[in-house]
Amino acid sequence: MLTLYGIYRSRATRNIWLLAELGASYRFVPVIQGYRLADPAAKDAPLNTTSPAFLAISPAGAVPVLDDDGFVLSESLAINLYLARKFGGALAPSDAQEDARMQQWAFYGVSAIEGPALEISYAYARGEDAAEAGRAVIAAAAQKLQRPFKVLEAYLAKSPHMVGDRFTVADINMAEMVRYAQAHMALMDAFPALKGWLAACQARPAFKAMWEKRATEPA
Ligand SMILES: N[C@@H](CCC(=O)N[C@@H](CS)C(=O)NCC(=O)O)C(=O)O
Repeated sequence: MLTLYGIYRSRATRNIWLLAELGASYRFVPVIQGYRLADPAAKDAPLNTTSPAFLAISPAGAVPVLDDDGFVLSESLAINLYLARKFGGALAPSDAQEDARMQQWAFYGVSAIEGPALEISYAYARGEDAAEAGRAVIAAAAQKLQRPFKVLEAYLAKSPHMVGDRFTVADINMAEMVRYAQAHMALMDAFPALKGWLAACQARPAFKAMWEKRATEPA
């Protein structure tokens, strides 16, 4: 039995999206980030990342976490690579080289893209683009993304997918990291192949279903 701990407004979205693509059945246990609660230690607080019951499952105190019949795994990208391999099929690596390439893109995304892209996401979500200081934060983050986005742009101008000739878990992992920068429209417009690939990923029914559900969760 698969259990996913997390919340839609977290990196769990990439796992929820993949699980839907795989047609996998699983139990979803809502766990909210402790910092989003006024008093995460309150007796009536919902299960959160600082709850002793959750820390017993994952000492790192962060979502998402997967439990596959007692095999507990954290790190959203590792969870997705594991799930893809476990279920197999077109979303999974077909050989060791594809496997390595999927890991390469995941490590590149998390080391070069996710951090600055998240800075952009948070700044827009908080309305900070309305003030000069916020715009400076956004511009600095966009500057950090120039180099990795050029890499992706050159790659995606030649290939419609991150790995192989089909949509795979590598597309989901990268799309969910690039998404955090999406609110910066001028940045995305500067990278048309990347923007087109992201739009194609997000046109998939499994992404749309996840996104609609996410919108029902309080911000
Ligand atoms: N690298 C980790 C990051 C996990 C992470 O930071 N999760 C956030 C939500 S997206 C969280 O649970 N934060 C709670 C906290 O930091 O207290 C992953 O990809 O799973």
